[in-house]
Amino acid sequence: MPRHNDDLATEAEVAVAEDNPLPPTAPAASQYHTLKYSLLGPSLTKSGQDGVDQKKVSEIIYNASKGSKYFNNEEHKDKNLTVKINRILAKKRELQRIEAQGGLKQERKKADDYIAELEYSRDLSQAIVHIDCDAFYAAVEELDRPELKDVPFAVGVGVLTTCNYEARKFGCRSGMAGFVADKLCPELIHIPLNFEKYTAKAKEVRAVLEQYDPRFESASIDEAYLNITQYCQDHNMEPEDVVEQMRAEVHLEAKITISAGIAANAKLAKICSNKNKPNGQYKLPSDRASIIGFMRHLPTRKVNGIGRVFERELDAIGIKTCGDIYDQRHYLNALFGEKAFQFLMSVHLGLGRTDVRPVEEHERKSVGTESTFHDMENPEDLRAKLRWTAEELEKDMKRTEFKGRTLVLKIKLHTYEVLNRQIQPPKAVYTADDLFHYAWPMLQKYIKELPGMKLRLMGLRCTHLVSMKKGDVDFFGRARQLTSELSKGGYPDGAKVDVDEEGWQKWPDEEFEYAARMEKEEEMEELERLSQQQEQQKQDYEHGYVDEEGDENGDQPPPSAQKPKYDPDGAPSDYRRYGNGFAWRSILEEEAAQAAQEAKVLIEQWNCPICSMPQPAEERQFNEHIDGCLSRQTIKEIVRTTDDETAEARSTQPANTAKRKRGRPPAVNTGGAERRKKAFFA
Ligand code: TTP
Ligand code: MG
Repeated sequence: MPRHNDDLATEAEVAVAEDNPLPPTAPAASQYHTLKYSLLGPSLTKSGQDGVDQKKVSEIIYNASKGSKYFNNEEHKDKNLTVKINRILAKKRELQRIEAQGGLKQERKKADDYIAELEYSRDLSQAIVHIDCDAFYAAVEELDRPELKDVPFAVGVGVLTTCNYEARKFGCRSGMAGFVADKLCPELIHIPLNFEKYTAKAKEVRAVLEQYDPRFESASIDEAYLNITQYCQDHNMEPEDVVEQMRAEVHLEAKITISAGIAANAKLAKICSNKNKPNGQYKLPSDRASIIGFMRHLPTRKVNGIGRVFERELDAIGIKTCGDIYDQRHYLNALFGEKAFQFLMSVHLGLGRTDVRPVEEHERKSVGTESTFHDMENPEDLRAKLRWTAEELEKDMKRTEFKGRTLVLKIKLHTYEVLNRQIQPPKAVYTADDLFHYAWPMLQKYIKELPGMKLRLMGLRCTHLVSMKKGDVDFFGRARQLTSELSKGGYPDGAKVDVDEEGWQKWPDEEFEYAARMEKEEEMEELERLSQQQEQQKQDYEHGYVDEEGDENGDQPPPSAQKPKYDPDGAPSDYRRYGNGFAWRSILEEEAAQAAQEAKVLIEQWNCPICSMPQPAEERQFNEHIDGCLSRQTIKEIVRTTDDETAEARSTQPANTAKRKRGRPPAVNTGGAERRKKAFFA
């Protein structure tokens, strides 16, 4: 039976620990141990690394990067995290002391009640599928260059975005610096990125998925969730057979392979799609015992939403697998907060959302933008950076048509400490002027409190969103606030879990998945920037501009200093722009808006209530036409005929096909009809 990547993380950790030349109890030793583990990178658990000696990989990474800025950064981050973990451990010891004296009974009861509540809502009726393309960018490149099929190659030059399964045999993987990957596999070929090609291929895959669930959810450029319950019923087929057929069809149409997981909810399906990668599928039976059994031995890192930092924190308190969560349930709230407690309990029980719907329809909780840059200290530069960030955010707010009631400023210091500060402006904000106006005092406060602070990241985010879409106004013409802030409903069967406006149970997962994604993205960006700096430094050294330490030799600054290859003004990295789910959603939204516009131009026509002739669906033109019609009839005639004919005209308007294709409920699109009515009677 082939061994998949299930326990790679644990194996690697053990291997690194075994290799540790220092006594295991010494603090320096554990630091060495954790640093080596963290140097293994964000994609340690990527599939296709069966048989890879992670101990050797760790050694090579350690030696290849030692002394580099990347290494120093990792060391710094690792030390900070160790300090944080020591605080958590101290807190846990305190909790254990309280418990030994008969305390914490209330916490234990609260946790048990919550588990009972969650169990009450367990839904095993749906067949949810998660699909993920295999070595996606690499697979697309192979189609153009079949000669690459049997040789190890990677996509991305400074940092690997991915590599084919040949390269993975050497331990190469996403999120690894190119120079490190070259040490692992000297014959590794590097291919530059070509995002248009990947986006086009993703569309081909989506065209197939749509046949199985018209309301499928694109989670990133190469992955999606589907609910195939209806399809199975309609075709009298088993979920496994449906997925087998769908994968074959993708292969036929798009010429690439995908892997899939089938389970009772989205969280489990995602874990399962990685089980038999590449070109495989795995179904987890939809019964409670199988699910609990499956989670019991699952390493925490396998769960979407548990990133590297959270994994280490959990590990420190003795939680290595999702089964380990249960014994610590009464500590979790105090150690990590209420949300994390709820999230971890749902992970332990293998519960998750079953509502799969187009990502564009997911309720937005916030709109934000952030960028990383070289250390920035000068207050004037910081002010200018904030202004630029506000302008970037204004673009996003306009595109998504939201205003924010709360504005959050995020900064990351050169020590990697992340700080947040927020404000509730007197009115909901979205313009760059307002965003800057309210954010600047928050930044000034930091500048005062932390003299000489150096920033390497700045971000602005609006939360508590208010829609600016024309249809989203209430009876009094006020913009409607998003429901997540307001709705706290009862679950139909009486349990107290939160549900959203449409009656779907709300899960804390999204927040954790977002945080884990951001952690990974930041790591990728940092790595990208550092590997480019390293490359420049190497070139400058070869040309004699700098000495071995990177210090300048003469009066003339090196070309890299004059014209940096990486834009320090923080243009987001390509992965952030194209690869991840968050950005992917924006691409899909733009695509949907464009399709809707085209469909409107091509198809939509409004019937004139006076002459009954179809007219272009454009308000101004329509009104002009009606004015013309009116001038040819008497007022009396109009009053008599308007009501009936207007109603009839509305009922005969053709539906917007782009929206119908994505299976949206027709009620979503009624705003236009109302507005048309107003335009006529105004
Ligand atoms: P993944 O699905 O994570 O990776 P993959 O498809 O290459 O390999 P697997 O078979 O394990 O699924 O990501 C999809 C694409 O997104 C990937 O081909 C390249 C890009 N990507 C990045 O740009 N940076 C990253 O850190 C990761 C993980 C992926
Ligand atoms: Mg993939």
